[in-house]
Amino acid sequence: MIELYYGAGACSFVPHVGLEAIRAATGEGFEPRAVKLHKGEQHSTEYLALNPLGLVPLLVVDGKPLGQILAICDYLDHRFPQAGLLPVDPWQRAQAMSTFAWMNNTVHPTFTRIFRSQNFADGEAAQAEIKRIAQGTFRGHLERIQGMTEKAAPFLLGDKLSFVDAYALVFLRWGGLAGIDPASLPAYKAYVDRLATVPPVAAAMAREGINLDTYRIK
Ligand SMILES: N[C@@H](CCC(=O)N[C@@H](CS)C(=O)NCC(=O)O)C(=O)O
Repeated sequence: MIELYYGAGACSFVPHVGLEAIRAATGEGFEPRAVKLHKGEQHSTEYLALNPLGLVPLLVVDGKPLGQILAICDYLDHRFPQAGLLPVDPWQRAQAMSTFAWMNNTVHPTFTRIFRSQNFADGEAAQAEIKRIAQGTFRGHLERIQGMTEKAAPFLLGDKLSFVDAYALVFLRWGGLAGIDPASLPAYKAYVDRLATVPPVAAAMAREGINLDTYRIK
């Protein structure tokens, strides 16, 4: 049995979409396990027993836990190659992993500085400065992703939905929360609007109860 612990709108959306694509391609289902991050459920004794890092996503395969997006998605792709979530050709796969790793180790932690600036400095002024600088950096990352979406055919890696598409959707939603108007990234927004209608993506969004409407004028 495969279980996915996820938080609504969090980075766990990436394997969530992957599991929906696997279900569509192979019929193999999974058990979704919602973790309410805003209520701190990731710090509960029960959850920490499964994942001592207190983070989502967590994949549990026949009772055995696996953390970290890149490891989870690499496992899912190797186990269910029929879903075509990453390229088979070694060079194309390495290129895909290069983009995926950058999203995970650079774009994602930049947003953490905006969303959880209290974890990076004491004092309101220092936190505000961290947030302001990270907002500019995050915008630059979104512009780089927009460049990728301009070549999407129709997905970032070509004709197949991949984990990097799901990550790109997450980042544009997060951008809205960080005060970045998606209308200021029109090619990126058009790509994400299209992506949200692709059945595995739409299914994961519906289960998480999320939409693309995160931007509010401040
Ligand atoms: N490097 C980790 C990052 C996971 C991560 O940052 N998860 C966030 C949600 S996007 C989380 O669980 N945050 C809970 C918390 O900070 O308390 C991965 O790739 O899985």
